[in-house]
Amino acid sequence: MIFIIQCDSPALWQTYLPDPASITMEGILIFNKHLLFLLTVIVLFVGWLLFYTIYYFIEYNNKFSSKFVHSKELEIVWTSIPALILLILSTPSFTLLYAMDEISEPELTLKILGHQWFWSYEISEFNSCQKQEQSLKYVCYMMVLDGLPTTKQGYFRLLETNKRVILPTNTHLRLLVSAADVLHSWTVPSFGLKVDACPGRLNQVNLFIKRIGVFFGQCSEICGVNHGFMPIVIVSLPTVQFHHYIMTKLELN
Ligand SMILES: [Cu+2]
Repeated sequence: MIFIIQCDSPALWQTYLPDPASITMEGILIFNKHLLFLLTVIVLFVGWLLFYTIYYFIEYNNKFSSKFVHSKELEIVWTSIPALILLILSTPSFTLLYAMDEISEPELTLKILGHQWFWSYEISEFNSCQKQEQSLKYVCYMMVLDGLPTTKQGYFRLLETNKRVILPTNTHLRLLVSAADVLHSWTVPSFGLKVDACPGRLNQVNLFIKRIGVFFGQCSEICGVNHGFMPIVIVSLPTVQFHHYIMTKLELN
């Protein structure tokens, strides 16, 4: 269990993004790698141009002044090439953005509500069950350091909550995000998700978790003094185990 937790929690001196757990995040990571390559090429090229200009425009290095003043062709080239690069980049960027919005018949809906300063969750779609209007509710507060189990191993300061939200893997999920008081933002980097929680407004996003794990996130919209103390913890289970968990939790068997 501890091994799983350590895989998806922030590590010491971590500089790169976390391992992806959803298709969206996989797409973001691949796009990020391509972008980094392109950025490196551009930075090297611009750096070389700058160095060249500085070096050759000192009179000691260049005894004869250039007659070259301006060029219409060059202006066209250095305007259109960056524009073309941006245009090419926009295609995968917008594809990813709109892929997140697509809802393909979700099997489960998780309602997420931001409060000052905790998150509350509700899963209430168990239509196939005999008992109607059954729902699963979580109210997740951050666990202070003293509240953590005595071993403290495998637990993370400022990231643990008193209850962990349990979700199934390989299932189309719909997240409905809103807030009860002020603006919050529900963010889990491993899923590539960051959804604004606005009071009086419902934001919808889809989620498809590809593997089991314990995923951590934090509120990402300044919402008051305890903004840094309202973490998010999601546990993903195989569908069968999730089903079993729901059955026992709602005492349906
Ligand atoms: Cu906040």
